[in-house]
Amino acid sequence: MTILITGGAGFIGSNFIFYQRKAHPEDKLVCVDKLTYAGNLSTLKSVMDDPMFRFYRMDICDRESVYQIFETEKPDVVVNFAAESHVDRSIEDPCVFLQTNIIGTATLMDACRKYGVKRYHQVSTDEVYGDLPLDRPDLFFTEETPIHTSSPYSSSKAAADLLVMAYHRTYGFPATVSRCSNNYGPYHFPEKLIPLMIANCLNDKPLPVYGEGLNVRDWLYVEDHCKAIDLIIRKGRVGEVYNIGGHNEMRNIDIVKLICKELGKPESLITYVTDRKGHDLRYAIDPTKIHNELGWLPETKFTDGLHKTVQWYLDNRAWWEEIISGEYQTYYERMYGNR
Ligand code: NAD
Ligand code: TDX
Repeated sequence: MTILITGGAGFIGSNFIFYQRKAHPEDKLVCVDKLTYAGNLSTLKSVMDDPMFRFYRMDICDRESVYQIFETEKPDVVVNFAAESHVDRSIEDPCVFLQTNIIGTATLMDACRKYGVKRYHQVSTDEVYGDLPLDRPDLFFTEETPIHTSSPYSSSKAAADLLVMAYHRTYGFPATVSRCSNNYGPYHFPEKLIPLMIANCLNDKPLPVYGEGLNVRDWLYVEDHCKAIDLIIRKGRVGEVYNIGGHNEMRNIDIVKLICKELGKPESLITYVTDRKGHDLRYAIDPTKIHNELGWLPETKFTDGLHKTVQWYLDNRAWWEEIISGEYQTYYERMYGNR
Protein backbone atom coordinates (compact mmCIF):
# COMPACT_ATOMS: atom_id res chain seq x y z
CA MET A 1 0.00 0.00 0.00
CA THR A 2 0.94 3.66 -0.23
CA ILE A 3 1.19 5.63 3.01
CA LEU A 4 1.25 9.41 2.84
CA ILE A 5 3.12 10.87 5.82
CA THR A 6 2.87 14.58 6.57
CA GLY A 7 5.55 16.34 8.63
CA GLY A 8 8.04 13.57 7.84
CA ALA A 9 11.03 15.92 7.92
CA GLY A 10 10.36 16.61 11.61
CA PHE A 11 11.25 14.61 14.69
CA ILE A 12 8.58 11.90 15.03
CA GLY A 13 7.56 11.81 11.34
CA SER A 14 11.14 11.04 10.23
CA ASN A 15 11.49 8.32 12.85
CA PHE A 16 8.17 6.88 11.64
CA ILE A 17 9.51 6.80 8.05
CA PHE A 18 12.66 4.95 9.18
CA TYR A 19 10.55 2.51 11.18
CA GLN A 20 8.21 1.84 8.22
CA ARG A 21 11.13 1.20 5.84
CA LYS A 22 12.44 -1.41 8.28
CA ALA A 23 9.14 -3.02 9.32
CA HIS A 24 7.19 -2.86 6.02
CA PRO A 25 9.63 -2.51 3.11
CA GLU A 26 6.81 -3.53 0.71
CA ASP A 27 4.89 -0.29 1.37
CA LYS A 28 5.48 2.86 -0.64
CA LEU A 29 5.97 6.02 1.43
CA VAL A 30 5.16 9.52 0.30
CA CYS A 31 6.36 12.29 2.60
CA VAL A 32 5.00 15.84 2.38
CA ASP A 33 6.51 18.59 4.49
CA LYS A 34 6.55 22.38 4.34
CA LEU A 35 10.11 22.42 5.74
CA THR A 36 9.42 25.06 8.35
CA TYR A 37 12.21 25.92 10.81
CA ALA A 38 11.46 22.52 12.44
CA GLY A 39 11.74 20.45 9.24
CA ASN A 40 15.09 19.28 7.92
CA LEU A 41 15.66 17.61 4.59
CA SER A 42 19.08 16.43 5.79
CA THR A 43 17.24 14.20 8.27
CA LEU A 44 15.79 12.23 5.35
CA LYS A 45 18.98 11.84 3.35
CA SER A 46 19.23 8.07 3.99
CA VAL A 47 15.87 7.45 2.26
CA MET A 48 15.91 10.13 -0.43
CA ASP A 49 17.16 7.76 -3.17
CA ASP A 50 14.99 4.84 -2.10
CA PRO A 51 12.63 3.96 -5.01
CA MET A 52 9.86 3.22 -2.46
CA PHE A 53 10.10 6.75 -1.02
CA ARG A 54 9.08 10.10 -2.43
CA PHE A 55 9.31 13.60 -0.96
CA TYR A 56 7.27 16.70 -1.77
CA ARG A 57 7.75 20.11 -0.23
CA MET A 58 4.19 21.19 0.48
CA ASP A 59 2.05 23.12 2.95
CA ILE A 60 -0.85 20.97 4.21
CA CYS A 61 -3.02 24.13 4.19
CA ASP A 62 -2.51 24.60 0.43
CA ARG A 63 -5.66 22.85 -0.80
CA GLU A 64 -4.78 22.88 -4.49
CA SER A 65 -1.34 21.30 -3.96
CA VAL A 66 -2.71 18.78 -1.48
CA TYR A 67 -5.36 17.63 -3.96
CA GLN A 68 -2.77 17.48 -6.74
CA ILE A 69 -0.52 15.16 -4.70
CA PHE A 70 -3.43 12.92 -3.68
CA GLU A 71 -4.41 12.71 -7.38
CA THR A 72 -0.87 11.72 -8.36
CA GLU A 73 0.09 9.42 -5.50
CA LYS A 74 -3.28 7.86 -4.65
CA PRO A 75 -2.45 7.11 -0.98
CA ASP A 76 -4.30 4.29 0.81
CA VAL A 77 -3.45 5.60 4.26
CA VAL A 78 -2.60 9.12 5.53
CA VAL A 79 -0.76 9.73 8.79
CA ASN A 80 -0.74 13.38 9.84
CA PHE A 81 2.31 14.39 11.87
CA ALA A 82 2.59 17.89 10.38
CA ALA A 83 2.08 20.52 13.02
CA GLU A 84 3.50 23.49 14.78
CA SER A 85 4.59 21.59 17.87
CA HIS A 86 6.38 23.85 20.34
CA VAL A 87 4.35 25.17 23.30
CA ASP A 88 6.67 28.15 23.94
CA ARG A 89 6.36 29.36 20.34
CA SER A 90 2.55 29.04 20.57
CA ILE A 91 2.60 31.34 23.60
CA GLU A 92 4.57 33.94 21.58
CA ASP A 93 2.45 33.71 18.43
CA PRO A 94 -0.63 31.45 18.32
CA CYS A 95 -1.86 32.20 14.78
CA VAL A 96 0.28 29.81 12.74
CA PHE A 97 -0.69 27.03 15.16
CA LEU A 98 -4.35 27.54 14.34
CA GLN A 99 -3.58 27.60 10.64
CA THR A 100 -1.43 24.47 10.36
CA ASN A 101 -2.87 22.39 13.17
CA ILE A 102 -6.57 23.03 12.49
CA ILE A 103 -6.97 24.23 8.88
CA GLY A 104 -4.23 21.86 7.71
CA THR A 105 -6.01 18.90 9.32
CA ALA A 106 -9.33 19.85 7.71
CA THR A 107 -7.68 20.26 4.30
CA LEU A 108 -6.06 16.82 4.52
CA MET A 109 -9.33 15.20 5.60
CA ASP A 110 -11.19 16.84 2.71
CA ALA A 111 -8.58 15.45 0.31
CA CYS A 112 -8.97 12.00 1.89
CA ARG A 113 -12.72 12.13 1.38
CA LYS A 114 -12.42 13.36 -2.20
CA TYR A 115 -9.92 10.65 -3.19
CA GLY A 116 -11.40 7.79 -1.13
CA VAL A 117 -8.47 7.27 1.26
CA LYS A 118 -9.13 4.13 3.33
CA ARG A 119 -7.64 5.29 6.61
CA TYR A 120 -6.65 8.65 8.12
CA HIS A 121 -4.64 8.81 11.33
CA GLN A 122 -4.31 11.98 13.39
CA VAL A 123 -1.19 12.18 15.56
CA SER A 124 -2.35 14.08 18.61
CA THR A 125 -0.97 14.68 22.07
CA ASP A 126 -1.68 14.07 25.75
CA GLU A 127 -1.65 17.86 26.17
CA VAL A 128 -5.28 17.99 24.97
CA TYR A 129 -6.27 16.67 28.43
CA GLY A 130 -4.65 19.63 30.22
CA ASP A 131 -2.66 18.74 33.32
CA LEU A 132 -2.89 16.69 36.51
CA PRO A 133 -2.01 17.88 40.02
CA LEU A 134 1.45 17.02 41.37
CA ASP A 135 0.03 15.63 44.62
CA ARG A 136 -2.30 13.03 43.03
CA PRO A 137 -0.02 10.31 41.60
CA ASP A 138 -3.09 8.04 41.43
CA LEU A 139 -4.62 10.09 38.57
CA PHE A 140 -3.92 9.35 34.87
CA PHE A 141 -5.30 10.50 31.51
CA THR A 142 -7.62 7.93 29.95
CA GLU A 143 -9.37 8.30 26.58
CA GLU A 144 -12.47 9.40 28.56
CA THR A 145 -10.68 12.28 30.34
CA PRO A 146 -12.37 15.53 29.21
CA ILE A 147 -10.44 17.81 26.88
CA HIS A 148 -9.24 20.77 28.93
CA THR A 149 -6.37 22.62 27.28
CA SER A 150 -3.88 25.14 28.65
CA SER A 151 -1.79 26.55 25.77
CA PRO A 152 -2.57 27.81 22.26
CA TYR A 153 -0.65 24.74 21.01
CA SER A 154 -2.74 22.21 22.94
CA SER A 155 -5.94 24.08 22.07
CA SER A 156 -5.14 23.87 18.37
CA LYS A 157 -4.41 20.14 18.67
CA ALA A 158 -7.66 19.61 20.59
CA ALA A 159 -9.61 21.54 17.95
CA ALA A 160 -8.14 19.26 15.28
CA ASP A 161 -9.07 16.15 17.29
CA LEU A 162 -12.65 17.36 17.62
CA LEU A 163 -12.79 18.00 13.89
CA VAL A 164 -11.50 14.49 13.14
CA MET A 165 -14.15 12.91 15.36
CA ALA A 166 -16.82 15.17 13.84
CA TYR A 167 -15.81 14.04 10.30
CA HIS A 168 -16.06 10.45 11.51
CA ARG A 169 -19.55 10.94 12.91
CA THR A 170 -20.90 13.17 10.15
CA TYR A 171 -19.39 11.57 7.05
CA GLY A 172 -18.42 8.12 8.35
CA PHE A 173 -14.82 9.26 7.77
CA PRO A 174 -12.42 6.33 8.51
CA ALA A 175 -10.22 8.01 11.09
CA THR A 176 -8.29 7.15 14.24
CA VAL A 177 -6.60 9.49 16.73
CA SER A 178 -3.63 8.79 19.02
CA ARG A 179 -2.63 10.91 22.01
CA CYS A 180 0.94 10.34 23.06
CA SER A 181 3.05 11.64 25.92
CA ASN A 182 6.44 13.40 25.51
CA ASN A 183 8.77 11.71 23.03
CA TYR A 184 12.58 11.73 23.01
CA GLY A 185 15.22 10.24 20.72
CA PRO A 186 17.22 10.97 17.55
CA TYR A 187 16.41 14.02 15.37
CA HIS A 188 14.58 15.85 18.20
CA PHE A 189 14.74 19.57 17.42
CA PRO A 190 17.03 21.31 19.94
CA GLU A 191 14.41 23.79 21.20
CA LYS A 192 12.75 20.98 23.23
CA LEU A 193 13.90 20.06 26.74
CA ILE A 194 16.10 16.97 26.25
CA PRO A 195 18.01 17.94 23.07
CA LEU A 196 18.36 21.55 24.29
CA MET A 197 19.95 20.38 27.52
CA ILE A 198 22.26 17.94 25.68
CA ALA A 199 23.40 20.64 23.23
CA ASN A 200 23.92 23.23 25.99
CA CYS A 201 25.82 20.72 28.15
CA LEU A 202 28.11 19.88 25.23
CA ASN A 203 28.73 23.60 24.70
CA ASP A 204 29.17 24.25 28.46
CA LYS A 205 26.26 26.71 28.35
CA PRO A 206 23.74 27.33 31.18
CA LEU A 207 20.88 24.80 31.40
CA PRO A 208 17.68 26.88 31.66
CA VAL A 209 15.17 25.06 33.90
CA TYR A 210 11.72 26.70 34.04
CA GLY A 211 10.42 27.54 37.53
CA GLU A 212 11.72 25.05 40.06
CA GLY A 213 11.93 22.16 37.60
CA LEU A 214 9.23 20.22 39.45
CA ASN A 215 6.85 19.78 36.50
CA VAL A 216 6.39 16.15 35.49
CA ARG A 217 6.36 14.70 31.96
CA ASP A 218 5.77 11.08 30.93
CA TRP A 219 8.65 10.21 28.52
CA LEU A 220 8.48 7.67 25.70
CA TYR A 221 11.27 6.65 23.30
CA VAL A 222 10.23 7.80 19.83
CA GLU A 223 10.46 4.35 18.19
CA ASP A 224 7.94 3.00 20.71
CA HIS A 225 5.55 5.75 19.62
CA CYS A 226 6.13 4.85 15.95
CA LYS A 227 5.37 1.18 16.66
CA ALA A 228 2.12 2.16 18.35
CA ILE A 229 1.00 4.28 15.38
CA ASP A 230 1.91 1.46 13.02
CA LEU A 231 -0.34 -0.92 15.00
CA ILE A 232 -3.20 1.59 15.03
CA ILE A 233 -3.18 2.18 11.26
CA ARG A 234 -3.09 -1.57 10.57
CA LYS A 235 -5.25 -3.00 13.38
CA GLY A 236 -6.90 -0.12 15.26
CA ARG A 237 -10.66 0.44 15.17
CA VAL A 238 -12.00 3.32 13.11
CA GLY A 239 -13.53 6.16 15.17
CA GLU A 240 -11.37 5.35 18.21
CA VAL A 241 -8.89 7.38 20.24
CA TYR A 242 -5.82 5.57 21.63
CA ASN A 243 -3.62 6.95 24.41
CA ILE A 244 0.09 6.09 24.11
CA GLY A 245 2.51 6.32 27.04
CA GLY A 246 4.98 4.22 28.94
CA HIS A 247 4.34 5.01 32.62
CA ASN A 248 7.63 6.83 32.80
CA GLU A 249 7.03 10.01 34.78
CA MET A 250 10.02 12.23 35.48
CA ARG A 251 10.48 15.70 36.98
CA ASN A 252 12.24 18.09 34.60
CA ILE A 253 15.03 18.77 37.09
CA ASP A 254 15.77 15.05 37.41
CA ILE A 255 16.04 14.70 33.62
CA VAL A 256 18.48 17.61 33.44
CA LYS A 257 20.61 16.12 36.23
CA LEU A 258 20.66 12.76 34.44
CA ILE A 259 21.87 14.46 31.25
CA CYS A 260 24.66 16.22 33.21
CA LYS A 261 25.65 12.83 34.62
CA GLU A 262 25.60 11.10 31.20
CA LEU A 263 27.87 13.78 29.77
CA GLY A 264 30.09 14.22 32.83
CA LYS A 265 29.11 17.91 33.19
CA PRO A 266 28.66 19.75 36.52
CA GLU A 267 25.14 20.42 37.84
CA SER A 268 26.34 23.99 38.46
CA LEU A 269 25.40 24.61 34.79
CA ILE A 270 21.73 24.42 35.87
CA THR A 271 20.09 27.88 35.92
CA TYR A 272 16.54 28.40 37.13
CA VAL A 273 14.67 30.81 34.85
CA THR A 274 11.21 32.42 34.78
CA ASP A 275 8.51 29.80 34.43
CA ARG A 276 6.53 29.15 31.23
CA LYS A 277 3.16 30.96 31.24
CA GLY A 278 0.29 28.56 32.06
CA HIS A 279 2.85 25.77 32.58
CA ASP A 280 1.14 22.35 32.79
CA LEU A 281 2.12 20.61 36.03
CA ARG A 282 1.97 16.92 35.24
CA TYR A 283 1.14 14.64 32.32
CA ALA A 284 0.56 10.92 32.89
CA ILE A 285 -0.98 8.53 30.37
CA ASP A 286 -2.98 5.41 31.09
CA PRO A 287 -2.17 3.18 28.06
CA THR A 288 -4.46 0.27 29.07
CA LYS A 289 -6.66 0.50 25.98
CA ILE A 290 -3.88 0.21 23.37
CA HIS A 291 -2.28 -2.56 25.41
CA ASN A 292 -5.50 -4.59 25.72
CA GLU A 293 -6.74 -4.03 22.16
CA LEU A 294 -3.53 -4.02 20.13
CA GLY A 295 -0.99 -5.63 22.43
CA TRP A 296 1.27 -2.56 22.44
CA LEU A 297 3.81 -2.12 25.20
CA PRO A 298 6.81 0.24 25.34
CA GLU A 299 10.08 -1.62 24.78
CA THR A 300 12.77 0.93 25.61
CA LYS A 301 13.62 1.58 29.25
CA PHE A 302 14.22 5.26 29.99
CA THR A 303 17.85 4.83 31.12
CA ASP A 304 18.67 2.91 27.90
CA GLY A 305 16.71 5.35 25.71
CA LEU A 306 18.38 8.38 27.25
CA HIS A 307 21.80 6.80 26.89
CA LYS A 308 21.11 6.00 23.19
CA THR A 309 19.80 9.53 22.64
CA VAL A 310 22.82 11.22 24.23
CA GLN A 311 25.09 8.98 22.13
CA TRP A 312 23.16 9.94 19.00
CA TYR A 313 23.71 13.65 19.68
CA LEU A 314 27.41 12.96 20.27
CA ASP A 315 27.65 11.02 17.00
CA ASN A 316 25.61 13.50 14.95
CA ARG A 317 26.99 16.87 15.99
CA ALA A 318 26.82 18.23 12.44
CA TRP A 319 23.03 17.73 12.36
CA TRP A 320 22.26 19.83 15.44
CA GLU A 321 25.20 22.24 15.18
CA GLU A 322 23.93 23.36 11.79
CA ILE A 323 20.50 24.01 13.34
CA ILE A 324 21.73 25.96 16.34
CA SER A 325 24.10 28.09 14.26
CA GLY A 326 21.22 29.52 12.17
CA GLU A 327 17.91 31.31 12.91
CA TYR A 328 17.86 29.35 16.17
CA GLN A 329 20.24 31.88 17.71
CA THR A 330 17.69 34.68 17.31
CA TYR A 331 15.04 32.40 18.79
CA TYR A 332 17.30 31.49 21.72
CA GLU A 333 18.13 35.10 22.49
CA ARG A 334 14.43 36.08 22.33
CA MET A 335 13.35 33.17 24.54
CA TYR A 336 16.17 33.00 27.08
CA GLY A 337 18.09 36.30 26.74
CA ASN A 338 16.35 38.19 29.54
CA ARG A 339 14.61 35.39 31.32
P1 NAD B 1 8.29 18.74 14.78
O1 NAD B 1 8.04 20.17 15.08
O2 NAD B 1 9.63 18.15 15.03
O3 NAD B 1 7.95 18.44 13.23
C1 NAD B 1 6.84 18.99 12.60
C2 NAD B 1 7.04 18.85 11.09
O4 NAD B 1 5.87 19.36 10.44
C3 NAD B 1 8.23 19.64 10.54
O5 NAD B 1 8.98 18.86 9.66
C4 NAD B 1 7.58 20.81 9.82
O6 NAD B 1 8.35 21.29 8.71
C5 NAD B 1 6.26 20.20 9.36
N1 NAD B 1 5.21 21.20 9.14
C6 NAD B 1 4.88 22.22 9.96
N2 NAD B 1 3.88 22.95 9.40
C7 NAD B 1 3.57 22.35 8.22
C8 NAD B 1 2.62 22.61 7.19
N3 NAD B 1 1.78 23.66 7.27
N4 NAD B 1 2.58 21.79 6.13
C9 NAD B 1 3.43 20.72 6.03
N5 NAD B 1 4.36 20.44 6.97
C10 NAD B 1 4.42 21.23 8.04
O7 NAD B 1 7.16 17.94 15.57
P2 NAD B 1 7.20 16.50 16.25
O8 NAD B 1 7.71 16.62 17.62
O9 NAD B 1 7.81 15.55 15.30
O10 NAD B 1 5.64 16.21 16.36
C11 NAD B 1 4.94 15.53 15.32
C12 NAD B 1 3.49 15.40 15.71
O11 NAD B 1 3.39 14.66 16.93
C13 NAD B 1 2.79 16.71 15.97
O12 NAD B 1 1.49 16.64 15.45
C14 NAD B 1 2.75 16.84 17.50
O13 NAD B 1 1.64 17.58 17.91
C15 NAD B 1 2.64 15.39 17.90
N6 NAD B 1 3.21 15.02 19.21
C16 NAD B 1 4.50 15.34 19.53
C17 NAD B 1 5.03 14.91 20.74
C18 NAD B 1 6.46 15.22 21.12
O14 NAD B 1 6.86 14.91 22.24
N7 NAD B 1 7.29 15.79 20.25
C19 NAD B 1 4.24 14.19 21.63
C20 NAD B 1 2.91 13.89 21.28
C21 NAD B 1 2.43 14.31 20.06
O1 TDX C 1 14.41 25.23 28.19
C1 TDX C 1 13.49 24.54 28.68
N1 TDX C 1 13.41 24.43 30.04
C2 TDX C 1 12.42 23.73 30.67
O2 TDX C 1 12.39 23.66 31.91
C3 TDX C 1 12.50 23.88 27.87
C4 TDX C 1 12.53 23.97 26.39
C5 TDX C 1 11.51 23.19 28.53
N2 TDX C 1 11.44 23.12 29.88
C6 TDX C 1 10.35 22.36 30.54
C7 TDX C 1 8.95 22.72 30.08
C8 TDX C 1 8.22 21.39 30.18
O3 TDX C 1 7.74 21.21 31.51
O4 TDX C 1 10.53 21.00 30.16
C9 TDX C 1 9.28 20.34 29.92
C10 TDX C 1 9.26 19.82 28.49
O5 TDX C 1 9.19 20.94 27.63
P1 TDX C 1 9.14 20.77 26.02
O6 TDX C 1 10.30 19.92 25.60
O7 TDX C 1 8.95 22.11 25.43
O8 TDX C 1 7.85 19.84 25.85
P2 TDX C 1 6.32 20.02 26.30
O9 TDX C 1 5.95 21.42 26.50
O10 TDX C 1 6.08 19.05 27.43
O11 TDX C 1 5.58 19.48 24.96
C11 TDX C 1 6.06 18.30 24.27
O12 TDX C 1 5.29 17.18 24.59
C12 TDX C 1 3.98 17.12 24.11
C13 TDX C 1 6.06 18.50 22.76
O13 TDX C 1 6.84 19.64 22.43
C14 TDX C 1 4.66 18.63 22.22
O14 TDX C 1 4.68 18.74 20.80
C15 TDX C 1 3.90 17.39 22.62
O15 TDX C 1 2.56 17.48 22.22
